[in-house]
Amino acid sequence: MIPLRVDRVRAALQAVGVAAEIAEFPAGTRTAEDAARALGTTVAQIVKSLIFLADGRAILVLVSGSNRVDLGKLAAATGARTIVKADADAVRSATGFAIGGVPPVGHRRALPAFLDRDLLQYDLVYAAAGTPRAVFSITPEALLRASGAQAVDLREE
Ligand code: 5CA
Repeated sequence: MIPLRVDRVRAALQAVGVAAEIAEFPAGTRTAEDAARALGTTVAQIVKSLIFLADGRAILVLVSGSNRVDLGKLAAATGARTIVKADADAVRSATGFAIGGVPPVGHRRALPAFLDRDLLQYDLVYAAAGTPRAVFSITPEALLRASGAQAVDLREE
């Protein structure tokens, strides 16, 4: 059975004209490594959908599975003075999804979004579809449009 959380993601993609194929993997896609293994792709092509609190406000950060976010670069991109990673409760309350399945779209409310420019080099990337078992493929350009993200350099060197 496809859970409601996946339906939320599909509906959000459809609303911006993206017909995504959502795939379910019983073995699990909870982490970028799990997802890469399940899909037979590289960790770099897995999108991590991370929530940070920028001066206390939730923002969405989409980053390649092989990169870490440079908090200084994120502060510069957002103009925030303090950036902290959201804890599990804050992630759920900002997005309506639990860690391990947080998608880049379909959140409870629209979040300011930033996409790591490194993702733009791939033809296709893969993101969580609302559960720790579901992912979808999307072009980086469609992901930018669907999430309303700004593409910036966020990679920790
Ligand atoms: N489904 C996979 C691949 S798409 C996925 O959701 N990956 S993820 O990277 O976007 O989500 C896992 C991320 O959640 C980890 O990279 C980590 O940054 C974050 N995370 C894991 N546990 C916690 C925690 N207890 N508190 C805050 N963040 C956490």
